[in-house]
Amino acid sequence: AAKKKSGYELQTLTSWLLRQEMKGEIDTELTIVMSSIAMACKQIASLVQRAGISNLTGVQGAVNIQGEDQKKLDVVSNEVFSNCLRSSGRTGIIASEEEDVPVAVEESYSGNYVVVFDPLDGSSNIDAAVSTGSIFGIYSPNDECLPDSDDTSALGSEEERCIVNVCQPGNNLLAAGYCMYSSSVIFVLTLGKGVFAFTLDPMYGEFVLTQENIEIPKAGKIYSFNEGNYQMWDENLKKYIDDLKDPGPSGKPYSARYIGSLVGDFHRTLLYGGIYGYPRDAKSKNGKLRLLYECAPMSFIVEQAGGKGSDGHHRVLDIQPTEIHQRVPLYIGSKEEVEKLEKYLA
Ligand code: P6P
Repeated sequence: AAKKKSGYELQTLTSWLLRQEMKGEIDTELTIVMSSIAMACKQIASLVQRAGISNLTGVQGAVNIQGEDQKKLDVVSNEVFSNCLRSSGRTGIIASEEEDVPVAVEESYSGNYVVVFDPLDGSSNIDAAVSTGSIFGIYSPNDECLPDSDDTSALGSEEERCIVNVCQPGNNLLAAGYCMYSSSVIFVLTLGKGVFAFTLDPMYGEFVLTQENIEIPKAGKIYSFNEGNYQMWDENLKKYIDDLKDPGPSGKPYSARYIGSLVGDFHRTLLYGGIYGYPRDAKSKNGKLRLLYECAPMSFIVEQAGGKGSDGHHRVLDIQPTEIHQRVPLYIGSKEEVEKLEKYLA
């Protein structure tokens, strides 16, 4: 008789990745890169949860290229992410929110993937223990940029080649995901065939599969904007927000939910539906969020879940980055909600 299953079919991220590799969804090299990213997220989860105890709250005393005060944990998280990727031996280039320019990784000896990441997004929330997250995207390698390339391309310095190599549209993403450090530590990823969520089981430090083929609700009456910027928004956007507050025939207006941490606001939108927006305004002509390692990876995920990611007029994944830390306005969430907003901005 067939061996009776225990009924306890536990899948860890590691076993799930190996299953995807067996099915030919990803190759060994990408499996190794994904595992190194998961390892980095587990280490950051531990650092975040013990920040107050290990004196890792507060500012580092430096300012990053974004002109933002670097928190101690920003710097440490960036080092953790970079070290895990380097030791994978399959990463050719890394581009981080915390690094001025992309870095070619000498230790790579095969695979040579390009990984873009924000090691700890929303770190201003750390001192109050509000949820934060790491965001990443993985692109296919491009030999033009790697250190041992003998290519004498007209692109000039290695740094320029790296920038060109990293600046790929989101359509080229092979994988994207985030890890949310909140009441649970949840690792969400897509390899281009659906969105999967894994919850960290602190009992033995493994991510366990908890949600498969996540689909964002087609609509949702939750909007997530920082309305403190309302006066600086374009008139048509103000009209959109005003209309959300109109109870209408149902007698129920939309609900406002804003954590001030992209990963937390996005994860709630992915599961409950609605729309998250970080608009351009009179002060920030292109909004605040970065295309390469915030907007594009999140847009890849939301599209894989049946939602939309837009800059108000264009699909985020179609945008060709022109520089590493380029900012774009972001409206992301339920398809119907994003399309409704786009009509106001047309
Ligand atoms: P504001 C955090 O600094 C961040 O990059 C995102 O995580 C978050 O959604 C946004 O900025 C919050 O910005 O201007 O509303 O505080």
